[in-house]
Amino acid sequence: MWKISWLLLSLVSALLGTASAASARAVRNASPPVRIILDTDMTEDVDDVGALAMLHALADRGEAEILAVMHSTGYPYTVGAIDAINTYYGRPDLPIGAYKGDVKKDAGGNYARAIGEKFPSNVKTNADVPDATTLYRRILASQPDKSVTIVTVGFLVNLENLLRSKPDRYSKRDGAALVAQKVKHLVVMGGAFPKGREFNLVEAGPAAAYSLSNWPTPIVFSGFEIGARVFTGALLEKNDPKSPVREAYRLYFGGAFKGRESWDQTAVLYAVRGLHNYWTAETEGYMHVFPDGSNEWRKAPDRDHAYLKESMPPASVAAIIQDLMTLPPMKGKRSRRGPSRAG
Ligand SMILES: [Ca+2]
Repeated sequence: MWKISWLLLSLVSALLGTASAASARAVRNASPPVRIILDTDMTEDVDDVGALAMLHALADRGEAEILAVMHSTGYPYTVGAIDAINTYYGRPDLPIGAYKGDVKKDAGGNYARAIGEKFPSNVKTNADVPDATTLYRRILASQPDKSVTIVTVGFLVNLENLLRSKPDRYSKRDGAALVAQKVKHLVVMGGAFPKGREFNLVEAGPAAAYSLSNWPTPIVFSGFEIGARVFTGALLEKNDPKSPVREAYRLYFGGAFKGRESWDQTAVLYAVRGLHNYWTAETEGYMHVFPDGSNEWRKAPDRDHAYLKESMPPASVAAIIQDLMTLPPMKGKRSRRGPSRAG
């Protein structure tokens, strides 16, 4: 079907001349990949693993360019799991930054350390990676203006530190000015709408309140209620046992595979594809965050904040996410095959 469409399109282009050739090019060149930094607390819960897996699948398909992955708890072994997953997807050198403070430093969960130790990776602990604030500044400074999407699916500690950061060798702007210059928008898995107390915000309340009140670009929230109805992960059982994604889910459930909520994946899906036909958005008003991290949507004043509202049935969104989570790596395969073919 696709090939036939292209034949027709080419034929029409040839017949109608340059104007049509231009529109054919426009169709062929899909939107440029979304430049993304993922900020994750891949430690206590496992939907972060699903979110990173699907982000790699979207990058494999040319929809996203992953600039870096940041970790937002003080637990020092999670960066090993992140690097193991990046390596599995053929991106062993993807920059990783770590929050090196005390928030959640003893909350290890039951899979992250094992994944980092069991699977190939050259990062094992926080000692092997730069501080997230430094890495954010380095990456942002190197990108075109207003081009970067940051998607956070954990605590907002790194974002607070970034906003408060001072000029350095990467940029003479302070953190807030650097974000305003380089970031297109922020996507947050966090909060509950129209109001509530949600884990990512209340577990590090002051960081959430500071960063969301002072963030200088548009913000879109995927609230608790969105991912809570999207169940994914059970089909990972059929994946390659060498997949650290599969193993993380297996360990998380103590050896079983179950469908479960997909909070973090919904934020990544929105960050890459936008509303699509998956969701609509409430845009009138703003997100108010209290110092304890609880939140409510207020109708006024109208700021550049929005939150997702369900449109497509959750089971259909789940099917899309689960497909992406379970696709085998493309990049890794290509690079593994390359040398053997040449040789
Ligand atoms: Ca998370």
